Amino acid sequence: MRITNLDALIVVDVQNDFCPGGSLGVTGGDAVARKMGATARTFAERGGKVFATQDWHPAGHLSFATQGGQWPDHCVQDSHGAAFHAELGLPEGTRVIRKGASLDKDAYSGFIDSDLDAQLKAGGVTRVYVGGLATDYCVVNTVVDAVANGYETYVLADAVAAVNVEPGDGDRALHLMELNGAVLTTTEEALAEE
Ligand code: VGL
Ligand code: ZN
Repeated sequence: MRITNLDALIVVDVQNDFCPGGSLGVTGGDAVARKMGATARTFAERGGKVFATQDWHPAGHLSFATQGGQWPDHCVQDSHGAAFHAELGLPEGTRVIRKGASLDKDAYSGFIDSDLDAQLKAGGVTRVYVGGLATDYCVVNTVVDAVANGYETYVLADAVAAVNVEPGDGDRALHLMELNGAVLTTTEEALAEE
């Protein structure tokens, strides 16, 4: 597709804690980091807008097992685990969207309690491309909200990886995104200039 400044790439939560070695490490997370980084750099070179979401929890967040939540401590504000993967290499001008910063509220979607939609609308963005971590939590919720907010939404299916608490969760999430009206594509297809 021809990328213009009306296109946005949303790099979802490519943070150390969601990659191998992290507290909630997802299989294949390192490869996703390299692929999304390369995609983001090409996207920016072509004039597209790049956004990166960052799970950003205070210590004692309600989603942590110590508080009765589902997850080990992860992406604690200012920790190494919350930092973007060292090989991501986001281009200059990337806009970072932090989420999940309230102690008593979770936010899987980058659109929750953030100005992501306002920034996209202000920039006249009509198409969004989404990849990153994890398919079955933050990617699916961000994609469903993108469609609901009126964007033509493409999922970079070769640049996502799932937690898979239950086997097949990642595949079910991809199917759910399609059912909601998102289009599954690949990084190669999205960047092919034809
Ligand atoms: C995520 C679990 C907990 C994600 C965030 O980014 O997919 N998953 N917090
Ligand atoms: Zn989280």
